[in-house]
Amino acid sequence: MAISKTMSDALNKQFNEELSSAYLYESMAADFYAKNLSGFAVWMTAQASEERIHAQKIHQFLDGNGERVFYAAISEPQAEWKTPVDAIKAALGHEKFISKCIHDLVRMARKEDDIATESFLGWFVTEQIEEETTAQALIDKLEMVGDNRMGLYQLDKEVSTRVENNGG
Ligand code: OFO
Repeated sequence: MAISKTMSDALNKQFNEELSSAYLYESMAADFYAKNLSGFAVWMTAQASEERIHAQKIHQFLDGNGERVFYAAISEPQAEWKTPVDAIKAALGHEKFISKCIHDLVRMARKEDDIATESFLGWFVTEQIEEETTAQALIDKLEMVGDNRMGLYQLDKEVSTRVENNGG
């Protein structure tokens, strides 16, 4: 069964949201690099790479269903965050927004009785839970460290080991 024009347009929009997420996280990485927090920068760069993989998954799904993918303009992301915890809180807020977008897409697929798209979106539902949990855990650690420079130095080292999940 082909996907509807409404569903295709909505998935296209989500494709662009994923690319826009990558852009935001690259901007956070640039801010971390500028502040000599290279571990956090590596963590954010891995996050950005995952977003591009998410976009690619949607691209492949649309293409596999005979639908054309369109690239939209991406607005300029924020360039600076006051503290590392502010940046990660902003990332968590953004992930919550993305979770809502994914849930809206699932509702649309259900309404259209589009079982294939609903099943495809299941991966994203699970991924969002993981992404929100990971961001929250990092916020908790940053709050624990507080103003302790040595603690921040150690945490920066710890998060530098993150590699992107290729979405398999
Ligand atoms: Fe950060 O999430 Fe994509 O989907």
